Amino acid sequence: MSSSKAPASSNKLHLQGNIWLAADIHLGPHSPKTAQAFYRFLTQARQDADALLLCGDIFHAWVGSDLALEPPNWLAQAIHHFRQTSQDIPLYVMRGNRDFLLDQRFASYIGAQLLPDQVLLSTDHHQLVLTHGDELCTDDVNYQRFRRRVRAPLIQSLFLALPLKWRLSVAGGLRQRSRKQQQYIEPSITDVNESSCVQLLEQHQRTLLVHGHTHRPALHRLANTNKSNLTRIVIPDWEYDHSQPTRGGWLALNKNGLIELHRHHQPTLRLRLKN
Ligand SMILES: [Mn+2]
Repeated sequence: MSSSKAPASSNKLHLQGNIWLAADIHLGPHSPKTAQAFYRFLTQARQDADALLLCGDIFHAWVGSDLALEPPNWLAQAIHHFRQTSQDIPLYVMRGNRDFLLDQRFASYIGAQLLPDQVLLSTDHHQLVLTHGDELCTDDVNYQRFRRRVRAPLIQSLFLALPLKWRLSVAGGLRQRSRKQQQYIEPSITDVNESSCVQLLEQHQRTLLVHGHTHRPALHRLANTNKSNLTRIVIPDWEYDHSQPTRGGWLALNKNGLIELHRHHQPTLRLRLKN
């Protein structure tokens, strides 16, 4: 249990049917209402989606898969609901900036497949780049430095070799610091950098980018130099415990070609892209 296993080496994923994507649920001991709302969503996904992708920051913090051996109550519930989901539809999980230590061991435990940090997803109608989104916040130089450090395999192995109790208290300390400083773990302040998004799309020769992380759900057209139409879709975050109005939602890439961005308490945004 001392090293995080790498996700699947291929970053290409092809899925058919109605594909649902959610992100930034931030499950943890302090968000029981968010968890309940999200578990209702999972029930709906099991009925209406052909596959579900959870695109990072599924957990508010993740200190290692050994937490699942004797899970606290909130995690036991989450495991139960994820397992039920993966019995009915394929479930994919991606790491975010809060749960970047998620590994295939835990993913397998809940019947899911761990995705790499950037996925080239093709569906019946869409070809897109999917990523959590924090690496696109390139204007936040301090965060990118922090990100490089905590993603270094050696640092991760050292951290995971610490006793679970220590790791939990480190995570608690980071959370307190972030509340004070409003940075690193509370990155919703910084939005993605548009040129970084364009660059990523051009690198993969795709015209549609989907990410979460910024808590700014929207459909955007991106300006680029070579006249192609680039689109960026931001998946909503979930917050039912500490925010009024509450937030939540998901992105549906439907098999009929229609893209729907569902936002709780706000109108659904719809978009049809030309192939
Ligand atoms: Mn995030």
